[in-house]
Amino acid sequence: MDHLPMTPCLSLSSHIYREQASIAGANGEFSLIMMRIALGGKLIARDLRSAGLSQFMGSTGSVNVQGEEVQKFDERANRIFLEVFEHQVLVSTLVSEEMEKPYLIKAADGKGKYAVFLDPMDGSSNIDVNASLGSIFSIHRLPGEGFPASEEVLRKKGCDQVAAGYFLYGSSVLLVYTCGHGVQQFTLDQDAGEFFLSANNIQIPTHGNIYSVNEGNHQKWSSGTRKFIHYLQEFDSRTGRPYSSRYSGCFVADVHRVLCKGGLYMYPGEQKKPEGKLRLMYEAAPLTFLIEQAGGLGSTGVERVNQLTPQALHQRVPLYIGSPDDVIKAEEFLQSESTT
Ligand code: AFP
Repeated sequence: MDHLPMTPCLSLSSHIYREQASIAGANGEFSLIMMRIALGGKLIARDLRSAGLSQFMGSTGSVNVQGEEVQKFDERANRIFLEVFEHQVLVSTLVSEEMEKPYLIKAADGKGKYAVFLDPMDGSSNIDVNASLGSIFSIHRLPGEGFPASEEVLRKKGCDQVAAGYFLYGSSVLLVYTCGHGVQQFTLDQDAGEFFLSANNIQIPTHGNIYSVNEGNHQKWSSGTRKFIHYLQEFDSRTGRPYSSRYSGCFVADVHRVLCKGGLYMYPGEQKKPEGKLRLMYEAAPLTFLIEQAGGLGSTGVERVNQLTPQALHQRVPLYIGSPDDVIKAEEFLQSESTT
C-alpha cells in the first residue's frame, strides 16, 4: 500500500475500485455497499453541521432497547442509514443500536447476501454540547441469500467481519475503515461532497501514554481494574508513566485518538454490571477488527473480543482496546486478579 501516491484526488470510489482490482474474487459488491455507507455518513455530517438550527436537537423523551434515552439525532441518523439502503438488493438486513429487532430490506428479499450492523450516532450525549460524535458500521456476509432464517444466523464472530469502520464528526469529517487489507482514512471535502484518501495503511504505536476511561465509575470497578488504572498513573519515566487521561464521551473519538497516538480506551466491567456498557456487535467488534488491522488489540480483559460468539444482538462486553503492549498489560492485571 505504501506505493500509493498521497494525492488529494484519490477519492473513496477510485480507491475502492483500485483495491477491488488487487483482491482475488472481488466482484464489486463491497464497493456498492461502501458507497451507500459513505452516503449515509455525508448526509449525517450535513445535518449535524446545522443541527442547532434544526428540529433534531434534544431528546425524543423515549428510551431504546438498551434502556437509554433516545436523542432526536439518534433517530435521525438511524433513519438516514435505513433510507440509503432502502433501494438496493445486496444488503438484506440492518441491525442497529436504535432498533430492537433486525430491519429487513424488502428490495433485497430473496437476494441480499450481507447484513450491516450500525451504531448510527455514537456519543449522542455530546450532541447538545457540540462535542465529537461518530457512527460505527460492520459488514457481515450472510450464509445464504435473502432474509436470515433466524437471529442466530446474524450472531457471527467479529473475526468473520467482511469490513468495519467509523465516521468521526469532529473538526473535520473522517471515514476510517478496513476490509481486512489494512486501515485507510478518508477526509470529507464538504464542498466537493467527496471523501479523499488522507492516510493509508495506518499502524497504531505499540504503546502510548494516553488512557481513556470514565474515572467516575472508579468505585464500581474490580480491584484488578483499579490496580491497572493506578499503575498507569504511577511515576516511572522508563515506561512513559504516568499516562495522560483523555475521555470525550464518544467511543469513536477516543479510539481514533488512540489509533493515531497510541495508548488505550477502556470501558471496564463493573461489580454490578460485569458485562460493562459497550455493545459487542456494533461497537466493540467493528472497532476491534479495525484496530487489530492496524496492529493493535481488542480484549474483554480476559479474552479477545473478536473470538467471542455473540449470545444476543445487543449483547454488551467489557472492552480494553488500543496499543498491543497496553492492552496486554491490562490483561495481566485482570488475569492476575482472577487467579488470586
Ligand atoms: P451513546 O452513544 O449512547 O451516547 O453512548 C456512548 C458510548 O457508547 C461511547 O461512545 C462512550 O465512550 C460511552 O458510551 C460513554 O459512556 P459513559 O457516559 O458511561 O462514560
